[in-house]
Amino acid sequence: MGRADALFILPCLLSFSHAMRAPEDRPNVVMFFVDDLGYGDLGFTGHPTTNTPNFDKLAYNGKILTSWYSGCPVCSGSRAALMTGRQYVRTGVPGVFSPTVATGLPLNETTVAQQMKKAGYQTAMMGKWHLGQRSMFLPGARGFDRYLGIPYSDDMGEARATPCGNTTDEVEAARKGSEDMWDSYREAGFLLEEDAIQGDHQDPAGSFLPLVHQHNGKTEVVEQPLDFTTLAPKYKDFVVEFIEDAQHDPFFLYMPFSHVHTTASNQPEKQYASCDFKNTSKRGMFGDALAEADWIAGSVIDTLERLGLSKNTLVLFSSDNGPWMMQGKSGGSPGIHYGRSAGYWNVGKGSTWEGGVREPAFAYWPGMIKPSTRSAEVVSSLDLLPTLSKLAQVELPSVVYDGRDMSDVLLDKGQSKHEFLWLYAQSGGAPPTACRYGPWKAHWRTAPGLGGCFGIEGCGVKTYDPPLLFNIEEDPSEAYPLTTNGEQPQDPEIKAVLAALTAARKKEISSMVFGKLTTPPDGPGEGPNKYGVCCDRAQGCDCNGKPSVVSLQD
Ligand SMILES: [Ca+2]
Repeated sequence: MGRADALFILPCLLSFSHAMRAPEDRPNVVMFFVDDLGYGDLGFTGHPTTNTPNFDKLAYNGKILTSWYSGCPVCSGSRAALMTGRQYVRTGVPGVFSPTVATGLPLNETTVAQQMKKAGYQTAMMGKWHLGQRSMFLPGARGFDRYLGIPYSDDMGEARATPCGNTTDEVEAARKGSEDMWDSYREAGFLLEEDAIQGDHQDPAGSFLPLVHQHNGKTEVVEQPLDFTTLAPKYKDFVVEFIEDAQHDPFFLYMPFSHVHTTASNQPEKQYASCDFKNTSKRGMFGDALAEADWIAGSVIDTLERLGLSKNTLVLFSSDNGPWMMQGKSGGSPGIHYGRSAGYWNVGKGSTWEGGVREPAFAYWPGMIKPSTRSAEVVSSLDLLPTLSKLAQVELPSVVYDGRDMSDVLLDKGQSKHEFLWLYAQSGGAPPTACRYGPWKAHWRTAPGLGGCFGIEGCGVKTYDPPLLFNIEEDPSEAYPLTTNGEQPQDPEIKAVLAALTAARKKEISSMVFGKLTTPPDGPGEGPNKYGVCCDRAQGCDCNGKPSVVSLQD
């Protein structure tokens, strides 16, 4: 056989191998997970000026999931729940890890990526990890073959932003001191005691955002401080290359975007986008950033279609927590979950009001998930690991799972498997603050989230006995309570609902084992104030030049 013949036969064999795997046989999985994106931020959830054509197209051609709950109303806890299928308090992970923390997601927790590896998948991750940044805690050590991203939030250090010609927007820096941010986390109870040093930058690694790349067991800091202007094209190239390389095996691609969390105060409107997206949205910089994330997602879908992989690929979308209200218009929109009534506010990030934990979501899988459908069945980020384990045909480790397999909901074969979905919002062994139970939502404690009060009188932490109860299916903005604090209800149906919730909560509290973090021994170059990601400590972790956009105070 000549060389020309071989070149002809090879593509045929590759096409044949695609066709051999039935769509339901260990499907590829792409998980989009946007940071701090509110329920009302997308085109398909009703935002009037958002530009998210790719997310909208996938949502409309798949199943929109209107009752997807985050596992925690802030970043690290939410990701611990997503990665492990277990309540974040069970893993011991606090609400928020610092960029220089010495610990991370406990190494005895099994991640969804490790599960997929067991099933023979290739795995990659793009974006924000936030479950520990020492080498043993980074994605490369937790089941991902490849990683490119910022290992924590994009406001946990300063960055560069190469100007795009017209720099007028880049000197109109709107900012708030980063110390305010840490104070709000502390006041809301989301930091463990030992994490509270995080805002102090005793480790210079916490001053400048790194872009970290891992592949074949090798870790490198690509840039520090990274350049926000060129970040998205790098993300896009990384995920497209991974899909091309992994196309003949089942693969799991986890894409927790660094977008649209607000950045450090040295960026205009505390948001960023590349030159192709700056000043393109009617919604301002938040809209530009979201449009850029949508563009990366569009490249993924184009690649799946180009390689003939669409029918073998389940695409999921959600957000890690609700909008960060104290960031104003830079922080996103809670959509229909923004209700106000006497004495309480269903706010955003940091709160177990719907605005903090109910996320925009969809599932897309052509040929398997019915297009143009919606489901209000209760699903959760906690469900990712059990669901993907089922689809990948790999057994669950023998630990307690709070997540449930949601594949029946996605494939119209059954209902939610959550009878009581517990919502935790405090570190340190506190009980769950709220619960979703069928059409009901109960609050034992409400809080305004991270800076959600806006100085409103009477706004703050409140506790309830009996719990504050809503019919969330009829009243998604939690505006019309069915109970009154201090008064036992007379309605027989409400009494029965409260009795069921009270009994279930007792069981939840008595059976919950709160996890504890451990700090592994120091590795080479590590020690107190030397746990952060650093390109070169001799250069103060600054290898690419100081941030090019500075605040007006400087
Ligand atoms: Ca977040």
